[in-house]
Amino acid sequence: MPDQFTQLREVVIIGDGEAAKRLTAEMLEVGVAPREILEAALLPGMDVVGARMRSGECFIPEVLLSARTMQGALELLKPHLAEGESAGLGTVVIGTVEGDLHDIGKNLVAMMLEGAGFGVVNLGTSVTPERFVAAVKEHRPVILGMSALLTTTLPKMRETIGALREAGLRDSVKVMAGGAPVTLSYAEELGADGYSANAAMAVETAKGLIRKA
Ligand code: B1M
Repeated sequence: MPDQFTQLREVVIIGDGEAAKRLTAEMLEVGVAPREILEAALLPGMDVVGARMRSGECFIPEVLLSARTMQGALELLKPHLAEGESAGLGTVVIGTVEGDLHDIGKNLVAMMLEGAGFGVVNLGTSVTPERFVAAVKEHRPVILGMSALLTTTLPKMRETIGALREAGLRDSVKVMAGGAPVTLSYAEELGADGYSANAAMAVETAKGLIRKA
């Protein structure tokens, strides 16, 4: 019988949310440190999922299941983690740009970032440039992430970066852009600091951006 860490890692990989919650609760009950559960079981599980996603061995539905499984376990861990402890890498403010209601991919990115150790403030969908700016003022994130799925809403990314500049906040935060119609060259052209094509890459991009900061 594999130990509980291995079991929990495996159920994250296969996306069994009920088993992940049960195992996490059992481990907490017998006094395993929340940080250890996170670092020795949940994160390694998501690392495997991220690698499989990149290599094309698993696809969005499986990734969503694993991300939700991770999220469910994280909800149980959160009250036990000291303030800020689970957000060791800093805060990311993320949202889908104004006029755009697509949020599945953005939420997946948010979950993966949270699973990787960032604190995430998820502003939801149809976020105006003004709301992004207000959130940067309030939360002082290390990264502002914008998602867009519609070609018609892409210009809102540029507007948001302009609004950050006008508010004198552009140099205080790294900007990351993503979403199906966004390309690396588009992201560079609009003045973003980082781009990623999918949620697994988003974690690597975000970690790279904070190393550069
Ligand atoms: Co709509 N939709 N949709 N839609 N929809 C698309 C995007 C579309 C390509 C379908 C099509 O025509 N083939 C098309 C856009 C065409 C275009 O602009 N070129 C389209 C359209 C036209 C529309 C409407 C206008 C339809 C209408 O009403 N006539 C309308 C617009 C509503 C609005 O936003 N104002 C609309 C509505 C909807 C639903 C509400 C029904 C639903 C959204 C539900 C929801 O999100 N809660 C929906 C859906 C589901 C889709 C498709 C089918 C799937 C999108 C999705 O969730 N993909 C989509 C077609 C498609 O993409 N195949 C389509 C799965 C998701 C995991 O991937 O979002 O790409 P994705 O996220 C990836 C990466 O892009 C990246 O990582 C994610 C995970 O790997 N990523 C980031 C995303 N954000 C990131 C941020 C980052 C980094 C990476 O850093 C910050």
